[in-house]
Amino acid sequence: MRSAGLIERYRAWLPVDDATPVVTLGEGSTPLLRAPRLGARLGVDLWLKYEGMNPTGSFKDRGMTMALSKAAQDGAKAVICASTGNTSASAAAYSARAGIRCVVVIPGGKVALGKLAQAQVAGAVVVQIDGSFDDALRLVRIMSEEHPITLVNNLNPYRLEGQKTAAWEILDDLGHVPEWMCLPVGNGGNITAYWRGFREAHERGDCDRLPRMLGAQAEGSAAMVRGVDVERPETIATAIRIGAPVRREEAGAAARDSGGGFAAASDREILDWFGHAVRDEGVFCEPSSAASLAGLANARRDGLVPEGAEVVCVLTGHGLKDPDNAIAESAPPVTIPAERSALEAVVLGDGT
Ligand code: AN7
Repeated sequence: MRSAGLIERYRAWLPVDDATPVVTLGEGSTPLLRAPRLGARLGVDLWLKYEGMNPTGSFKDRGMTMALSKAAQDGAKAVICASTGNTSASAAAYSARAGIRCVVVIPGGKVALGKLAQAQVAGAVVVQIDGSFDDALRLVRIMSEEHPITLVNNLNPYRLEGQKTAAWEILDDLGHVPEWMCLPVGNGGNITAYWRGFREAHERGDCDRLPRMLGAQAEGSAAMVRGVDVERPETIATAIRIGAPVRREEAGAAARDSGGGFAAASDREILDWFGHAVRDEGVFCEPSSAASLAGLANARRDGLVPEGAEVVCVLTGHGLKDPDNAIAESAPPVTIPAERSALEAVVLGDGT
């Protein structure tokens, strides 16, 4: 069913009708992978929801298929968003698919290379500002209020409606509700969407309990952990370099009402877990996604998550999004002359 996309898979429970032109790139139905080695390192029974496998390489596609389908149904001529990168890549692709003009506003110099390439090549108008994501969002909100341009940030209600489907996929694949869900938090949209998804499934009788929700943040932009906005957010995890979470109230309620919480991790910890994920399990995610693993490690250390708990960690974006950090965190290739003996020396282990 993957090629049909998530609107067809979950049509009965989404706000679409027969007249909605479905704008899809085959998003959703991403792998849920058991992660035994990484789990042993964390002391939990670990599963990874590999959202980097969506069409543009991040979970944003789940919300964007809904947002652009509804924008097309409403006759929108243009959409706009602020973005730390993944939203812009997704909006650009789904707008191209819908034949709708797309404008993205990004914090100058703070968007990972792969994401910038995606937005540029898909023909979006890419606007860099000398400011943060929070500044960009303030500007695009004004544009969408004053002009006939549809906002596709997660303030757009259809975004979270699409994103909540990930919770239902986990239920389908696991066969039950995990004890803990752990995911990186920037604006708090995704944790809000998962919590909504699980609650709706519970109301339908599809599950008999709810997971505890753990939100992970980078120390330099840990607005939920601190309980106050961060004036100048700074982290290597640029996707979650957000100081004023738009969904603060709902994200806080998800953590509180579920009996979960929030945890912070330093940039060094985030990069270490980014490395563990791919070296232990072969799962290549972007550093911001690895914040969920680093946050989980710290929540284990602090006793919030008990040993042996069943945890699903959401890896929100693909590793190819951020080649600069990947290369900086790895050994360079071995360089040799184009000769058999030189290669043999490396292969047999005495040449490195
Ligand atoms: C990989 O693209 O906000 O808590 O503008 O790209 O719902 O904000 C990205 C967010 C986690 C945080 N992981 O999700 C954007 C943007 C990745 C992300 C988040 C983002 P929210």
